[in-house]
Amino acid sequence: MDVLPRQKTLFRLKSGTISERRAIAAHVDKAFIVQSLDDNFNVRRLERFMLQLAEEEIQPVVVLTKSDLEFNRTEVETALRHIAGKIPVYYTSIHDSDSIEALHEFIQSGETVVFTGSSGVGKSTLINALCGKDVFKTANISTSTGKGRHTSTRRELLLMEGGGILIDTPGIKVFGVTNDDTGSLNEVMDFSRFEGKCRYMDCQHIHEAGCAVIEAVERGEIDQGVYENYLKLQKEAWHFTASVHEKRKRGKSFARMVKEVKKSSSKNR
Ligand SMILES: Nc1nc2c(ncn2[C@@H]2O[C@H](COP(=O)(O)OP(=O)(O)OP(=O)(O)O)[C@@H](O)[C@H]2O)c(=O)[nH]1
Ligand SMILES: [Mg+2]
Ligand SMILES: [Zn+2]
Repeated sequence: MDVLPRQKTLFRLKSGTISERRAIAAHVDKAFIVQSLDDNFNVRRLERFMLQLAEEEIQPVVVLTKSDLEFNRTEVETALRHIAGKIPVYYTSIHDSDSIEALHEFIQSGETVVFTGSSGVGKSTLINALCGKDVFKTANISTSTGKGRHTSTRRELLLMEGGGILIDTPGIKVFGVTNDDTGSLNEVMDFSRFEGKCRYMDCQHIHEAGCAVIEAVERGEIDQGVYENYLKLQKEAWHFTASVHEKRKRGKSFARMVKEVKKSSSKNR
């Protein structure tokens, strides 16, 4: 029987492994990468999430929560320079209904949206607000019941009035890299604008002579932090692919061994 390939699936690396991945949700149209503006905002983590979504053709959306709290807007905007032009960025606060309304309007009828991000950034709270009711327990509720923090422990699916399907996920600590599509990585880092400008066609922008990306880093046109994360994610992607190949090879030779043992044992009978 043929199994249809999984589409638009959000994966994460299975914890404790470097080559096994787990599906978080399938048939996802948009992924809200949720970070809170108090202390969770981290553009390197954002790039990591974006890379994970790119290969599956899931539209990434940056949602920055808790905008009612103090934060340095200029710093945030500067860090998002290479991202903001390409993907939507929303600032939200549960104390500002207009900010919730804007996000509500962005979710089309019949669309599936997955909410991802660290624990405590306000994913469940946001989903509550979008649905206009208290559907999920959030950290706040627990203080009144005295039962400790109400962090989400499993995925939950909810229909939003107006048609969207919202998927709440528990905070993910380690996301990992589970693809090796260097095209996607170049896209995420906004290096694709240098395509065809390096001396070598297959330039990986690591230490090649005549590399347009490295030259741009030296000129200060590409942020050093962006470039360093590019190298880091690229390395992780290679590790993932190499270990998947290695495992497949091992799997094959094991199958061959089983076959040979069977053959020889039938001969000996
Ligand atoms: N000031 C402020 N606090 C918020 C906002 N959104 C959420 N919070 C608070 O942040 C805390 C965590 O919110 P949750 O919605 O439980 O966070 P979560 O992302 O679902 O966390 P996990 O389920 O653990 O992954 C709660 O105390 C919320 O009240 C906001 O816009 N502004
Ligand atoms: Mg939650
Ligand atoms: Zn290059």
